[in-house]
Amino acid sequence: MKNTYKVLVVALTTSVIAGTALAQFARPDAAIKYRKAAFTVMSTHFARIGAVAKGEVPFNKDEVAKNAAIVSAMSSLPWQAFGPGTEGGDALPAVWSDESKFKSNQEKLIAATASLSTAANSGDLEAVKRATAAVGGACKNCHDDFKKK
Ligand code: ASC
Repeated sequence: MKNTYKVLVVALTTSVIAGTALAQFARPDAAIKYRKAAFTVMSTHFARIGAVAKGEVPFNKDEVAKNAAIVSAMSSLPWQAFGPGTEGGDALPAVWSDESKFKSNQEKLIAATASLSTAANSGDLEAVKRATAAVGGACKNCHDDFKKK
């Protein structure tokens, strides 16, 4: 009984520590895969808006609004997958050593993508172009300091 209790305490403590470190992810590679997938979906839909902003694709308000809604929804997802113990992938060590700057970059991206969605819903192409440039700037700012080249 005594040993059973000890085993239970060790198992519970271990799972609490692992749970804190990796949030909902079972393993570090699952977290890395998740964040890359979120960035891939985000950049795919952002590129479709970028093509419109550059005049390569005709402006269709509904299409841009749909893509912007996806970009905005995706923008809040990757960050939960940068927990302790998930170093690697394309991430530079600064993600974990300069957490406050990384966090402020996340917030800027989330705000910029919300503005892009607002611009897209307004149907004003010039506003979409400005908001697209702002989102691109937020992507680049963060890549400069936190993503491997
Ligand atoms: C994109 C994309 C990025 C950003 C970045 C902006 O379309 O996939 O990562 O824009 O290139 O500088």
